[in-house]
Amino acid sequence: MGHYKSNVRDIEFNLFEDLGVGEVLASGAYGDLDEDTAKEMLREAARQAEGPIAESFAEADRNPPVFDPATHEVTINEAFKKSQAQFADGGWAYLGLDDELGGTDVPRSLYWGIGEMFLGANPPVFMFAAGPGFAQILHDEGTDEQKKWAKIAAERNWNATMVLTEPDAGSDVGAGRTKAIKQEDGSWHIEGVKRFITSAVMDHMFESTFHLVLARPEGGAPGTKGLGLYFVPKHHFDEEGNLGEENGVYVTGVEHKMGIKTSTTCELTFGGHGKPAKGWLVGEEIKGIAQMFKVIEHARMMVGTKAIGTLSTGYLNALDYAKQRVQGADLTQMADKTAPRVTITHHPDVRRSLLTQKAYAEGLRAVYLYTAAHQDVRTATPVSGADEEMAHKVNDLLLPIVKGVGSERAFTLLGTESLQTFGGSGFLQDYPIEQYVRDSKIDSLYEGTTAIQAQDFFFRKILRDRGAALGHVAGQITAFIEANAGGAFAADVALLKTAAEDVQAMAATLTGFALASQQEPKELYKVGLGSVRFLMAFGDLMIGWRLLHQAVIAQAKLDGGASGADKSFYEGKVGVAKFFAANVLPQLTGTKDIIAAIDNQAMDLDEAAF
Ligand code: ST9
Ligand code: FAD
Repeated sequence: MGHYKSNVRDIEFNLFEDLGVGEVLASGAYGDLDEDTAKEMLREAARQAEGPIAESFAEADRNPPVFDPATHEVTINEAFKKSQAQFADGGWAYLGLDDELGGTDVPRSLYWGIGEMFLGANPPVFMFAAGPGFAQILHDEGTDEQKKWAKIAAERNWNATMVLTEPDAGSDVGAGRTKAIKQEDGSWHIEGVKRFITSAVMDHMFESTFHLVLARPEGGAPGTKGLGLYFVPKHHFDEEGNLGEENGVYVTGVEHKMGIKTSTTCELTFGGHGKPAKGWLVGEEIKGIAQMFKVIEHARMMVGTKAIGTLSTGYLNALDYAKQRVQGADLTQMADKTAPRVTITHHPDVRRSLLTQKAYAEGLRAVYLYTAAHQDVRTATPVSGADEEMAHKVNDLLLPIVKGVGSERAFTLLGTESLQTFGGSGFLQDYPIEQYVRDSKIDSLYEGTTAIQAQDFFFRKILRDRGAALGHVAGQITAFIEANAGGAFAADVALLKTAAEDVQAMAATLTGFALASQQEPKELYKVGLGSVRFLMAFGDLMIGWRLLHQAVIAQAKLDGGASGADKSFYEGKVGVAKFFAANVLPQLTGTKDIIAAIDNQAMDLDEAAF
């Protein structure tokens, strides 16, 4: 058995008992796809993820990519390449793409449920396989000719990269200096050095690669709005896709990293080696940042789901260990030195830790799948009554929660709780947790750091949206609270109500600072000082709501006589929701008070005093 432990039961519970995806499928909204087939896809994905995909996880970590500066080539671990080939053979990279690109139409919630398992088992495999997905974006955004290129790229499973970052342009993408120089034949020459580019290598896993590159046309406007998006293939190719000579884009360095080592992070140099890097403007206008955000939105969802999938397998590994590790006596017999020794699951603090892990792993899964349900109006309307426009806005609102909260909570809990459950053994490479911790740290960094997610959430997704999506989600939470105020969960729902009011108050306070900044610009600092706390608090509210929503469903199943493994599963759902409501939600009142009391002391402090 490999390191990866999936939780298909919980993914199926989310899709078919909570979000009602089975009924949507039964209505014929996805052609012939029915619930049984969807479940078989999930189970096959779990078999693949736990087996051949997970198999190279540790070996690839211990044998990272090797860069040859003379040839600009990179060698990838052979075991990893077998996992990659297995993923490709399964055709998973085409799930959810247009028919024209060889894709299969599935609900986004099913897509991400499957994605979670591959991302938890071996994240670089999923990332290397994103080429056909990138081709979909080229197809959506490109000219008629570029749509043909996209079809070729998808059909031939070319690898792809997203190329934004430069040494002086990380969070601030608009500071990019890479140039695009127009040629008489309508193509462009790209000149510059890009940094930290994921998957820019092939080592026989792929026939070719294409890069989607942000560059500034000569004389273009400053900032992100002046950037164009360029298609830069590694090889030139003809109309049938036959490869010609190599283009002038080179891997000029590979980073040595803390984790996800096989997800090769490259310096890419465009031009400068005696050959131009030829590119083609995607579409017909300079609107690169908006086009690149089509990729970024998927990538942010991917990063959050990766983090949450890693937390889930971290928890399940810790649970397994805790059930077997015998250490110490039951707390009630601590004075009796001859008392029988028990497994550590008997110790209250281990139970606190395991329930905290379970709450965040399952709660965040519920949040990312709720978000995914809003990526497709066919599932969004039955879930929350959202029409096409509102479904889009709700997805926009929740992406920074999935990405920002998912990554922060996963990394923290993997280190402070999952690894801790193993005692000293958790520190060893004999168990996967230390690698989970290292591999998941990246999730709060790339695709926009947590600070960037928090600003995106408040300024763009709430203020600029005038609270429309927030109001829609808040309306759903209120309706749940009203419907369950008097039932079996009355006390837990009361805690949720207070949490919702606390978060509402935080939003009002931050909005007040933002409005006051029109008179006094420094008031805006207060938003910056409070925005990550607010993001995390909203994440806790979403988790508390979704867990209680699931607990109500589980209680009905228990009342209906669920037995055996189902009974334990539903009892776990009820137990974890109550634990989260009692142990986490009350903390939001403290956060509300902290946000209300924010002043500019941190900003007024002289830098020398730090
Ligand atoms: C990276 C990659 O880190 C790591 C992993 C790679 C893995 C590869 C595998 C990927 C798998 C995914 C595959 C895709 C498959 C597809 C399948 C298809 C079915 N939402 O606020 P302004 C736009 S890569 C949407 O003024 P600034 C918008 O157009 C590096 N759009 O920003 C806006 O104009 P308007 C990642 C947004 O101050 C315009 O930007 N790097 C959003 O100029 C300007 O907005 C980062 O993520 C949004 N949320 O620039 C950089 N926000 O307002 C992080 C902005 O008119 N930094 N736009 O609509 C930021 O995000 C900054 O806030 C900034 C600021 C750059 C946007
Ligand atoms: P900086 O932007 O310098 O940030 C440093 C610190 O300052 C952070 O804590 C940040 O939150 C904070 N900060 C910066 N600006 C602000 C602000 N305005 N407000 C508040 N706080 C702020 N890029 C690509 O284009 N393609 C890829 O495929 C890709 N893959 C990557 C893979 C790896 C392994 C890594 C490490 C990076 C990758 N990146 C990629 C780049 C990644 O997206 C950036 O590292 C990230 O956006 C942060 O930029 P930076 O590292 O320059 O940090």
